[in-house]
Amino acid sequence: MLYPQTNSCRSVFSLDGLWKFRLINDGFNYNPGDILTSDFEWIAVPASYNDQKEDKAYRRFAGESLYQRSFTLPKIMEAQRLLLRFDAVTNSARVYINSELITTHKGGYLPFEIDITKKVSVGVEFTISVVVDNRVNSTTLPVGNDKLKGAFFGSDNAQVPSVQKGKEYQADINLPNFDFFNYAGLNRSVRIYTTPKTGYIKDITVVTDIVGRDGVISYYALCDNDETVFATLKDKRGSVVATSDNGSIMVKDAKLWSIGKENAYLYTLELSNTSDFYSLSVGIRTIEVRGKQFLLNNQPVYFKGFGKHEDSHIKGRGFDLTYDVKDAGLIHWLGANSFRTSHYPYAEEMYDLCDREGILIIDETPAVGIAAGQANPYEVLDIRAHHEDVIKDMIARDKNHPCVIMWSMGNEPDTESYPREAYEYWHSLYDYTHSLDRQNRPVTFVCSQNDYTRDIVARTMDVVCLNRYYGWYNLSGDLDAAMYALNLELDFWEQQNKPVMLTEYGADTVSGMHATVPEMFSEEYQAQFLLAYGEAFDKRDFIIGEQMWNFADFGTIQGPMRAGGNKKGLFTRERKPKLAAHAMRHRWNNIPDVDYK
Ligand code: BDP
Repeated sequence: MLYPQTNSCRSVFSLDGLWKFRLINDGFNYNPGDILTSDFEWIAVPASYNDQKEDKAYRRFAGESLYQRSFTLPKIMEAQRLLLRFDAVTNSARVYINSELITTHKGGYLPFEIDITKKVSVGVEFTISVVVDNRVNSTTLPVGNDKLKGAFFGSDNAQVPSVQKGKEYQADINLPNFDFFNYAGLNRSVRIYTTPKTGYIKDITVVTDIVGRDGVISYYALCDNDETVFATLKDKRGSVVATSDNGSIMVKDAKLWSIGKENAYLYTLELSNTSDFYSLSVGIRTIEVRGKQFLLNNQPVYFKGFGKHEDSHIKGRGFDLTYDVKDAGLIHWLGANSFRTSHYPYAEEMYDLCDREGILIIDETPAVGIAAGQANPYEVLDIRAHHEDVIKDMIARDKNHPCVIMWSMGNEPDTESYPREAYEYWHSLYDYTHSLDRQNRPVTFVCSQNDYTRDIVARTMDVVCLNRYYGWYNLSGDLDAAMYALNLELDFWEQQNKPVMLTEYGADTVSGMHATVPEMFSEEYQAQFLLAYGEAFDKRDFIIGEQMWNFADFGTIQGPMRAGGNKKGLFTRERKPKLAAHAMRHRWNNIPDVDYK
């Protein structure tokens, strides 16, 4: 799926800004075509709606809400094909133009678009209404709990006196099976973009290779007719390097794309036919897992970084390019080189930035929360087809980014209670994921702290990715015991002859809380915790990376374990460094990006 662009043949109109908004509650029904004239609020797009108003309903709400806005398109657009594109509507959407339902979409973290050429008349006002549903349940990704009512008196809550069990407090609330606030709404940009009416370029896929000192770029362009697509490759200064009309370009003495701002060389590939034009940044690089190493351009990489979230005050999960730029700068400041898009694909602009700045991305689907208490999640949850859809859509969107170096199919599923079913589920998805990616990037999923001897699927991934909390959720506060346990486990993984990466390990830390004898929640404990893990990794050649949890503090559902959110950040939510940020900065600046192990 191509990102909208303005060029000599295409144009983009932003629909971001103030939209009319209301929660669909208190007996309000949306009748398609109804224009909101009263009882609505003005709300900013892109942004989550939850923290924009001083109303507890906005945070607690579970259900549908309505966004509405009217537009008139200029007559100069008459000659073109019109596409309405939503970059992300969380968690699902019904889209109307005037009173007509024009599409529905499930899943809150990937774009969708609709050809509206025949649905609107240029020069005539029309109204777009979007009904957004924020509910998560056993059919959605991320997964939520179906039981919306009676959450406080459920029989599963040990704190409820037995005489109160079974009583229901009647309120719908979201019960996410994941540890980030279920921020909802038009979280990313909305636009109308145009293409020529015929002969338009539908899709482009790029694969690169290195032969000696030269680079090879193979491109596959899909048009709505059979016309030949011509390619022109330009270097950074805009000089033409090569042209082609046969899908392949040889680049003599190629400059490769690699880690770091100085090394992330991007060429521009311009594709055109008689009606259309599209330009794409291309980084020439190869990726391969060989033995216990992860090779970028044939050099073994050591991953330094974290899992992140798209999360900030007020905007919630709303797209904010300024935060992306700030975060990329902090990643460089730390001497880090990578992150995982835990736990959903991020806004496309972040990948574009990482292409330019040489930051590696492990791209993750929203498949988080695949565990169902005592029951078999592979039977109880109805997610398989949707899971395939999000993998397909994520790859369709992100396949050309040089910064994307591995796919993560999901986070912390239950793989230990029903090992055989888990194997069947995840291994078939693994094959499916490989089959969709022409670049054939490594594929993995991220596994939780479990009985790793019972998990028979994590060890079959291209890279084994482990989330571990020795010293936090277990052996709490005792780093000596935690390191003993971690090393016991790493001895096990050593036998598996696979590259292993720690994709989460961390400690909640209250910024400003200090201790001479480090104890949990103090800044000193977090720093010692992370460095102790680092020492264990340094002793093992098969550990190819460390991505601590988390880049910054982030919002979660309220609960006794979370004081104003998850506090495992190296930075506060406002991006102020904790002590551990300085400690990790020192460590990571002394570890090279490649040839470390
Ligand atoms: C891991 C989850 C992550 C949580 C983290 C934590 O993958 O989403 O935020 O634990 O508890 O299990 O901090």
